[in-house]
Amino acid sequence: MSLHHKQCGMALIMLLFVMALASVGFIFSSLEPSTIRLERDKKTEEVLQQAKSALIGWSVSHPEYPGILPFPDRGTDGNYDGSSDCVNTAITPLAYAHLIGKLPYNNQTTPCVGTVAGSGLAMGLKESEGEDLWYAVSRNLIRTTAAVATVINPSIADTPTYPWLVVRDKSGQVISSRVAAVIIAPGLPIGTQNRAGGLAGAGAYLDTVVISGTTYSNADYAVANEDFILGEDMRNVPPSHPTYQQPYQFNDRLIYITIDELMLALEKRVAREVAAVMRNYYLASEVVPGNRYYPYAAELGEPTHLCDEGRLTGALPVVNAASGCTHPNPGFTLPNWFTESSWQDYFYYAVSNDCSYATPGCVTGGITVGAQANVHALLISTGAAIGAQARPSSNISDYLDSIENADGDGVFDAVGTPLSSTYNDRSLIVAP
Ligand SMILES: [Ca+2]
Ligand SMILES: [Ca+2]
Ligand SMILES: [Ca+2]
Ligand SMILES: [Ca+2]
Repeated sequence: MSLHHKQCGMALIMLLFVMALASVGFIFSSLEPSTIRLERDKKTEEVLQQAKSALIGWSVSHPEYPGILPFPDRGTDGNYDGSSDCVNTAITPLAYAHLIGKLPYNNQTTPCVGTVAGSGLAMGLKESEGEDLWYAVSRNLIRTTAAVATVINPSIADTPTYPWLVVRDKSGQVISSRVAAVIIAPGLPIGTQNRAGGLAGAGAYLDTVVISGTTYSNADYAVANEDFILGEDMRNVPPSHPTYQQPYQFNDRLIYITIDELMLALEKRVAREVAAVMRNYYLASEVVPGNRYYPYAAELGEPTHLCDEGRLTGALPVVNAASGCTHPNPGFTLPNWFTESSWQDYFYYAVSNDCSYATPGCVTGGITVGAQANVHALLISTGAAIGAQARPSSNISDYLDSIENADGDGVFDAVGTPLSSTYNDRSLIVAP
């Protein structure tokens, strides 16, 4: 082969190599944006999920007012500093605009909470575009001053003081009308949105669209059951789309918390707290273990929840547990929020005969909970009234939902029995 042919061959190889590189580069450059987009979307989804978990955790574990949610951090007070901007309604009338803003992660402001409950979510979550998360909360779950009670118990899910928030799908159809809070990742500015100056309001972040002639906006909050929309991302909407009015500009990502999700977690916390109070009562009842006892129950439907001598099953005896019974009262001390929100109306209580004042010491334990026998004491979180159940009532079937739970004997459904639309009893074994 001549030198010329060799050079030609080398040149051809080089050309092929360069072409191959170019095509690889082309593949990368065409893949990259969608890969980055997917990664960013995934990160934003994760951040929203984290924010939801943190908010539920914050609410449920609140030391003074379990179940409340914080006010947002609004810019109208002159800053977005991450603090929950409480509105003291003794001074400023509450406006629904007070209930939408950035998700607070620092302390709550007084006087909405007392002195010990100042901690925030303790995390400054940002979506994948680097923006703070936004947040809107139902009027039912905010506390305006420490002095004004916010009653939060299972009944508020179905019979709230104000209707719950609403979340719609990308067609405008209602997904849920039982929404306690929404958290929104606002995305980059679109259309005429201008976030300059650092104090821009919801309209500079949250989007408004027209679907089949109806306007939906995430940026306004004017009524108790304000609606928010899980709209279609504008990247997926071609200019020719028949139902979305052009220009279609929407890049919010939204996650929401229903009152049912929140209440489920809250009931668990409350039940654990009552069980701990019960166990402390038992330990304090007598120095000698063989002489220890749980309090007698109160009569179901009896408004004062006074301890009833000799009663082994019924309501929780919360008000001065011994005053209706002959046994001494070593102290049945429930937190203020418990009675403030009437949680005593949402528990059924059973004590084994051999754990009572007349027959103390829990030698065997005579209650059966599912497969677990020899239980000393049991709490059942009764949930809200279902169907035809009427409360207050002296009838056990107005509280407990299965034949096994409501037949008045010492045998009850297992802990963790699945909940349904006709069954919301949840057992918690106090001991052992
Ligand atoms: Ca602020
Ligand atoms: Ca947006
Ligand atoms: Ca029930
Ligand atoms: Ca039974």
